[in-house]
Amino acid sequence: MKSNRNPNSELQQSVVSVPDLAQVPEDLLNQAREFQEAIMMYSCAIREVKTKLEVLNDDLSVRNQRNPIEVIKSRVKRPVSIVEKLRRRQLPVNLDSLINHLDDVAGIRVICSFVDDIYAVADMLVNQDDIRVLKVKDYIKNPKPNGYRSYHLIVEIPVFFSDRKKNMRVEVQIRTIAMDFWASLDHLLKYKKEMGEEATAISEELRKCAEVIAGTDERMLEIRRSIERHGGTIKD
Ligand code: 0O2
Repeated sequence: MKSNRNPNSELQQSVVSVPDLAQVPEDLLNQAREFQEAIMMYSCAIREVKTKLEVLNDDLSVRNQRNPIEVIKSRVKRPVSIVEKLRRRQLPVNLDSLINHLDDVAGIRVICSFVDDIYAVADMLVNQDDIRVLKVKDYIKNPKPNGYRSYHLIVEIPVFFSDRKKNMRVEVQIRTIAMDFWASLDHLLKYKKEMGEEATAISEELRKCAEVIAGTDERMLEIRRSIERHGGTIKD
């Protein structure tokens, strides 16, 4: 059957109207520009730290015949997560607050195969003379009660822009492949608020898995060390 509806008028209704920039208040535009500039600066800081980690990985892979780092992931925190975190901490939601109170707007996650690589990479990074360490949280030696394991560093690094140098903060999370696998599932659970009572049982199950994973990480390291003692190398 043929419809009498005019497809163009439907299309017009569904299009979101774009605001006329001339009508947007000047201070709102300035705030948007400042926010965009801050995000650009954080993503440049990520590039600086990421390059350092890539250089370390390349150097170590030539020296030791194996890559200590499997993957490097990075992100600038999404505006919605920035707002949520500021609200959760009962801080004003504005740019100053973000710059002064949030350490993880720029975030890098380094995934290593073995636990000793985590400490080796962290040491080599923090010993570079343009890196200042602001905070260290070793959730591997001191896991969270839910089983979360990871090594966290908040570092400050100078970034040279066109007309200024800024010291930028970057959060670096370093963990094994297994710890990262665990954290992804745990993160998923955090956002499934509607699970109710079942969430308690799942959290307990996850906590047990974290123990198994920690044991497996330890055993894998022992196996690698035994192979190395016999002169073997683990190549990709
Ligand atoms: P998202 O969405 O991943 O960015 P602090 O002021 O330093 O004491 P903060 O920032 O909570 O408080 O520090 P912490 O505990 O070092 O956590 C920083 C980040 O580590 C979190 O960022 C998570 O990415 C990760 N993390 C910490 N605890 C857990 C956990 O139990 N499970 C999982 N999956 N990740 C965790 P955000 O902003 O909380 O979250």
